[in-house]
Parts: sequence; structure tokens; C-alpha cells
Amino acid sequence: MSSAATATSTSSPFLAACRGEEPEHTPVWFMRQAGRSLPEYKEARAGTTMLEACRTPELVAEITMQPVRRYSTDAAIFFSDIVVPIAAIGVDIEIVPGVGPVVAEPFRSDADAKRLRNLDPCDVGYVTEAIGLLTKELGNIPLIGFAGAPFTLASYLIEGGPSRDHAKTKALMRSHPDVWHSIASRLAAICGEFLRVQVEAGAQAVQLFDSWAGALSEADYRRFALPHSTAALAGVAKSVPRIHFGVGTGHLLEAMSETGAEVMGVDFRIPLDEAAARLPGKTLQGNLDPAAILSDDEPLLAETDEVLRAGRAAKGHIFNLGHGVLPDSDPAKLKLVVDRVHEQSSREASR
Ligand code: 1CP
Repeated sequence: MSSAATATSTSSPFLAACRGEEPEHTPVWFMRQAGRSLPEYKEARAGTTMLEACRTPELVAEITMQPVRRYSTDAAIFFSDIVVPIAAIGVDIEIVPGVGPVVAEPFRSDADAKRLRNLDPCDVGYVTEAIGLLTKELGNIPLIGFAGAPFTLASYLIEGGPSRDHAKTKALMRSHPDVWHSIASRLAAICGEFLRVQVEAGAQAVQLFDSWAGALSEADYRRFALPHSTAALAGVAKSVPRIHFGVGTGHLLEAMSETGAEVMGVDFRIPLDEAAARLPGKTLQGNLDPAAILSDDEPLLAETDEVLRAGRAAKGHIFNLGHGVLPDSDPAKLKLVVDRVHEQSSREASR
């Protein structure tokens, strides 16, 4: 690591909290802060498909910077998508506006599993290039790289697109566990490599999104998802802090933290003090209900304060939403939350 990178990491509240150290204020960033609700994002993206945008380094850098400039968040999240590495190895997958990822030929068999070849860093040279641009522009603000976890990615590949019940995925796991493990272990290798590429280019933390793992029972999670998520995160073990997050995963917190992630993301359904009691010594990230951003200022600020209060039970707390920013969110409300978190937690620290 260069001396510049070392100096950056020692002065970042986000990285201090990841390590369970006392930051000067509670760090805050928002999942899906880039894009979606920002008018400057819509302007920058106009006329470019999502995947084209992800392959254009200058545009990626610009969109990644937009929320940092507007909100003064303590971290940036790299503008990309969980399907980028899958498309990069030649799988025919598109991001359809208003729908999400759609796969031309859904995965069903062992022959399909073999379509998942290893990712070569050259396949995603635009990622390395974009992160190079960003580390210059971000200065003291750390960049979070990310990947989708094998279960969540496999669900898109097997269902063919977004799914509410993940029924085909669950049927394949049960009926053909060998095919399942073949698909998921190949995805783990791809995710691990994708995370490594981002870290080598300059990302100072990573987040593994297992957005849909909450659809599994704990027993199924342990059998079908945990080993593959653990393998994906092992790709960057000991180099940077690793955050792990899923939606509706209250019943899986302990199991998900067995992946070895240093930071556990908690969705809005579980109070942070309850999560802290179940995960002693872990830094927690979360967990304001994204819908709270759509409410009036008074209830929004009261809920923000409550998340800060509950977060004090954890070894370290990174303020975030309990899932991604909703598209109708008013950027002014997100700014209000960032300012409140900084103000309240600096006051607390100076007491
Ligand atoms: O802040 C950011 O927006 C950063 C970039 C980012 C991230 C972290 C995008 C851009 N996508 C993601 C991760 C992602 N993508 C996840 C994990 C996080 C989560 O749970 O929200 C998932 C599940 C996806 C898959 C995906 N991509 C969906 C969800 C579909 C479903 O199953 O319901 C959608 C709608 C996309 C497209 C997408 N990704 C990102 C953007 C800005 C968009 C919209 C594309 C557009 O504007 O056309």
C-alpha cells in the first residue's frame, strides 16, 4: 500500500468504524446512493444503457462522485451493477429499465454452469480505469467496491430475471444439488476476482450484496449459500474491510457473519441494539427504513436519532439505510439525514 493510501485510511471515519475504532463522527453513506433519485444522474445517463454506462470510466467516475458532492457522505460506492462481471465473461444478460437484469438463456443444467468461465481482470479493464480516476478525485473519502453474492446472482441466472419467490432456484438446489454447487462455486470465483480487481485498483472496502438470501431458511442458507459467499469474500480477506448485507435476513445474521465479514449490514426490520447483542464485537451498518426518507422532517429526524441510539450498542456503527435509496426519494431529505448523523454524533463524541 502506498503511503498516500495509508494516510487516507487513518483519517477516515468510515474505515475507523469498519475496524471497530472510535471515529470522529458516525460515518454515513447510502446503499444505491449513486443514481436513482438524483436529477444530475438522470441527466448524465440520458441516452446510455445501464451496462454501457458501467463500461464508460469517465461516466462511472462522474456518477460515483455525484452523491458524495451533494450529500458529503463518508464513503463512495462504485457505480456498477452486480451483473457486470457476468456480462463481462460473455453471458447474454441485459439490464432492462424498470425491470432489472434479464438473462437471454436461463441456467438449468451442468452444461449451463460451464458457461461461467473465470473472470480475467482484462475483461473489466474499464473498472480498473474508472477506479483510477476516482481515487484521484475522492481524496480522503474511501471508495467501496462491491459484488453480488453467489446466491443472489444465481437467482437471476436461474430464474432468468427478478423473482419474488426464487422458486426455480430453490427447486434446482433441492433436485440437482451438484448442478447448484457447480453454478454457485463458479460464481464465487467470479465474485472473488471481481472484488480483487476493485481492491487492486484502489477500493478501500468492499460490500458483498446477498440481497435475496433472506428467502432461504437458515438450514438452506448454511447448505447452499454460506460456503460460496465465504469463498467469494476470501478473495479479499485481510486486505480491506468486508461488509456483508442481505434484505430480510434477521434470521440469518449469525450465519451470514460466519462468512468472515468484518462488518454486517442490518436491514430495517431488526433494531441495531438487538443485532449488536447477537453479534458481539462486530461493526454494524444500517438501518434506517428507506421509506422514512419519504416522510416529513420531524418523524424522519426522530427515526434517524433512534438508529444512532441503537447503533451505540455495537462495537462500531456505520449509518446507512436498511436497503437501497428508493427512486422517489428527495435528495434534500438524504442531505438532512447526513447532516443530522454528523451533527448528533460529533456532539456525542465531544461529550
Ligand atoms: O449507488 C448505486 O446505485 C451504486 C450502484 C449499484 C449497486 C450497488 C447499482 C446500480 N446496482 C447495485 C447493486 C445491485 N443490483 C443489487 C444489490 C443491491 C440491492 O439489493 O439493491 C441488486 C439486487 C441489483 C440488481 C438490479 N440491478 C436490480 C434489481 C432488480 C430486482 O431483482 O428487483 C435493478 C433494478 C438493477 C439495475 C440498476 N443497477 C444500478 C442502477 C442505477 C440500476 C437502474 C438502471 C437504470 O437506471 O436503467
